[in-house]
Amino acid sequence: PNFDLIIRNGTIATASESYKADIGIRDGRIVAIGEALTGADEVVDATGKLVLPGGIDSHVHISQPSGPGIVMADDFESATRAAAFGGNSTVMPYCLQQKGESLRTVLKDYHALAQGNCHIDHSFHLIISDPTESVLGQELPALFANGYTSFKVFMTYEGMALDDYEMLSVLEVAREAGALVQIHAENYDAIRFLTDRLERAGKTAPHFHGRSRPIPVEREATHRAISLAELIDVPIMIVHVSNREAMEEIRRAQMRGLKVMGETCPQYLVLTESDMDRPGTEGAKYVCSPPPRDHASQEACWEGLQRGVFSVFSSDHCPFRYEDEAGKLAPKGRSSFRWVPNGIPGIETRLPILFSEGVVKGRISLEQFVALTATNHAKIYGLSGKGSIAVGYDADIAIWDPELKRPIQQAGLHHGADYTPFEGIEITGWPVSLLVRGNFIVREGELVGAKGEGRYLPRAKPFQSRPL
Ligand code: DUC
Ligand code: ZN
Ligand code: ZN
Repeated sequence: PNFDLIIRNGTIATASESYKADIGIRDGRIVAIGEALTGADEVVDATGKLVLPGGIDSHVHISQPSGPGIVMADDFESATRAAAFGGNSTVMPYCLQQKGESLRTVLKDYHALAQGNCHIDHSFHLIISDPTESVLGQELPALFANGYTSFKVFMTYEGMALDDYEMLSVLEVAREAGALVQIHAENYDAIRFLTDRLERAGKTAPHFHGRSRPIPVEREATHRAISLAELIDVPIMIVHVSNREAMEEIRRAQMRGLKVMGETCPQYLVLTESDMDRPGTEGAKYVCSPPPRDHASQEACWEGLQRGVFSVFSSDHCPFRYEDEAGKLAPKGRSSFRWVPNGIPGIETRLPILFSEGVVKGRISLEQFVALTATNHAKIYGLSGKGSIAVGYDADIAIWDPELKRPIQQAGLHHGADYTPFEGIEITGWPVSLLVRGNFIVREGELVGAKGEGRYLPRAKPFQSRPL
C-alpha cells in the first residue's frame, strides 16, 4: 500500500485555508493530500468532521514545585492524557530553576519525570529564577545550542522575581543566543504592598486575590518589560495577558515596530473576578495570576486575538486539587489568599472553549483558531514539522466533531485536578480523535495510546527571536 493510513473526506483546516481532501500518512508523516487517495492499510472516514493540526500548548505547568506542602495535581502522564483528549499533540511545560540550582540539574530532573510517561510530544522551556554568573555566562548559552531555545522569567513572586538589573542581564544573554524570553509581567512590590494592606484590614478571603493585583499592577510591569526589551533590542513574549490596558501596551509597542508578542488564555475570555467571590473558600478554585478581570477585559482579550495583537492562545494549565491537604487550601492557606497557590487546570478545555466561543460564535475564523492554537506556537518557538497539515509535516492531527454539544464537566475530564473552573460552560464542537505522528492516541473518545509514546522535541532557534 501507498500509505499506512488515509483520513478520508474530512474538512482540513490550516492557518490559511480550509478545504475537503484526503490525507495520506506514512511512517508518521503526512505524505499526500489529495482527492480520492487509495491504497492504505487503514482508512478512516472523516466525513462531516474537521481535520485540524493537533493543538500545541506552549504554556503548561506539570509536576512543578509550588511551595511547601503543595503538590501539583498533574504529573506528565495525567497531564498529557488530558491534553490528548483536549485535541493536543504537543505540550511545552516548564522546568523551574529554584534558587541555587544549576540548569543542568533542573533539566535532568524534568526529563526524568517526563521520560516514558508522556502520551503526546513535549518540549521544555526553562524558568530562570537565579541568574548567576555561571547561569548567564555558561549554562544558558550551552543549553540554547542544545534545543532549549526559550525561557520564562518572572517579575513577581518571592524566590522567582527578577529585578530590572537581572531582567536586563537575562535579556542580554537571550539576544546573544537568539532565544525567546517569555515574561510574567506583574509588579512585585505593588503586590506585596497591597497584600499586606488587605491582610491588615482583615480582607483575606480568596476574592481579595484579585484586589491584591489589580490592572495597573499588570499594565505597569508590561510597560516596563517592553521598555527593558527595547533597551536591549530583543524580542519578547508577554504571557497570560488579562486585560485591555496590558494588551494596549503590547499593541502600542507593535505599532512602534518592536518585536513584542502577546499570549492570552481561556480564563481571560470566560471567567471574571466575581468567580473568586464564591462562598467560603471556594473562590480559591479560580485563583490564578494575573486574575480574571471583568467583562470589558474579556472583550479586550477577544479583540487582541482577532487583530493579531496576541499570536498565541495557551492554557497556562497549572493545576491544584481543591479537596486536598496538598492543594489549593494547603495548611497555611486557610488563613489568607496570600497562600493559595496561583493557577488553574485547563489543558483539556483550552481548545473546546476557543472553538465554541470563538469559531462557533463567529468571533474568529477557523483559520485564526488553527493559527492561535497550533501553527503560531510551532513557528514562534521553533518546532519544525509541527503545527500544520502539509506534506512533510508530522501527522499530528485532531479530528473534531464540530456539532457535538456537551457542557464542560469535571466528570468528563481526564486531568488530575478534582474540579474544573470552567464547569457548566456549554460547548459546541469537541475533538473526538487525536493522532501523534500517525498513531491514534485517542480514538472516538477512548484512550488507545500507551504512555511513553510521546517524544521529547528539541527546538530550533526561533526565527522571531532575531533582534531588530
Ligand atoms: N504564572 C503562570 O504562568 N502560571 C501560573 C501562575 C503564574 O503566576
Ligand atoms: Zn506566569
Ligand atoms: Zn503559567
